[in-house]
Amino acid sequence: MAMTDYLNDMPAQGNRKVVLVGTGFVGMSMAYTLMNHKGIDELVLVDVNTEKAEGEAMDLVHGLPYANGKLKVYAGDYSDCTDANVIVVTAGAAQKPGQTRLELVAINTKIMASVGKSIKESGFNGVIVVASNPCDIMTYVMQKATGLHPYQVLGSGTMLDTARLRYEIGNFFEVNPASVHGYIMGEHGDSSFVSWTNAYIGCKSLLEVVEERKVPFDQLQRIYEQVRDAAYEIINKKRATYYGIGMSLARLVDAILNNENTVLPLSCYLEGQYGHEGLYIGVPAIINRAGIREILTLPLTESDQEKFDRSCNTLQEIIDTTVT
Ligand code: 6V0
Repeated sequence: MAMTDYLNDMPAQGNRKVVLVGTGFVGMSMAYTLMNHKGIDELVLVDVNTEKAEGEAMDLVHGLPYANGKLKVYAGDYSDCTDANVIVVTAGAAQKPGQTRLELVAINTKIMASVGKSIKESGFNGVIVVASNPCDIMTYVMQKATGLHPYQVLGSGTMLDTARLRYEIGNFFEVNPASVHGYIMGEHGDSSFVSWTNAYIGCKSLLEVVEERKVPFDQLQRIYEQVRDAAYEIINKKRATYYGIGMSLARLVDAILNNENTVLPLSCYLEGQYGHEGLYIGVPAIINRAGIREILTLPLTESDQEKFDRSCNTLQEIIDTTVT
C-alpha cells in the first residue's frame, strides 16, 4: 500500500490530539515537556493503572495556568484514540539494574499486543510512536497488532542514543550539540553503532576535524561506548532514565503534528533499504504527519554495513523465536 492511500483518511489536524499510553516515568516526562509546547490542543493519559493516569492528569492540569492554558489534559481510555492524531506508547516493564533491553521482550510483547488490539478496535488512523523496550521489536509487534501501514507506526529507535552522541561529541569538541550531525544506527540497544563517515561538525567531516586536532581515533570509540552504556549507568545510579527520552518523544510528536519533514533517526520499517526488509530498526528518516515519509539511505563503509547486518540479524532472530 502506498503512503498516499491512507493519508486522506487520517484525522484532520484542526484539533491536535495526542494520546499517551503508559503514564510512568517516560510517558510523563514527555507529557510534562509537551505541556510547555504550544503545538497541541488535547493530551489524553491512558494506563492500565487508571488511578495513576487520573492522578497524573490532576497534577499536570495545575501547571496549565503557567503554561499552555488552552490545552485540555485528562485521563481517558481507548475510545479517546478514535480521533487522535498521534498515540505514544510507553507502557510496559522497564530495565532493572544490569538487565538488557532485550530481556524485556516476553513481558512487553504481551503488553504491546493487547494495547495494539485496543487501539485497532478504536478505529484509530493516525501515527503511533512506540518507546517501550526493546523498542525495535515492540514497534514491530505494534504494527502487526494494529494492522496499520508500516510507515504509520514508528519507534523512537536511536533518537535518544543519537541525542546522547551529539551531546558527548559537542562536549568533547566544545561545539554546541545542535551543530553536531550524525547518527547512532541499528538496534536501540547493545548492537547499535555510529556511522563516523557520515558524522559532521557543521558541514565539516568529523573525521577531518579529528585528524586536524590530532585526536586519537580511540577517543571516538570511547564516546560511542559512553553513549551505548549510558542507560546502564543512569539506571544503576537512579533506577530509570526518562528526561532525555521524554524530550526526544516530545520533539518527535512536534515533528509529526507540524508536518515538518524533519530528519530524525527512528525505528523504521525496512523494505529493502540497506539490504534488509520486514523489520523495524534505527535509521534516519524524513518524518511528517503521515509518519515515515522516506527512509534516508546513507553510504555505509563495508565495516558499518557489517555492523548494520549484525544488528538486523540480532533483531530478526528475536522476532523469529519470540514474537511470531
Ligand atoms: P514505568 O515507570 O514502570 O511505567 C510504565 C507504565 O506502563 C506504568 O504506569 C504501567 O502501569 C503502564 N502499563 C503497564 N502495562 C500496561 C498496559 N497493558 N496498558 C497500559 N499501561 C500499562 O516505566 P518507564 O516509564 O520508566 O519505562 C517505560 C518503557 O520505556 C520501558 O519499556 C522502558 O524500558 C522504555 N524506555 C525506552 C527508552 C527509549 O529510548 N526508547 C528510554 C527509556 C525507557
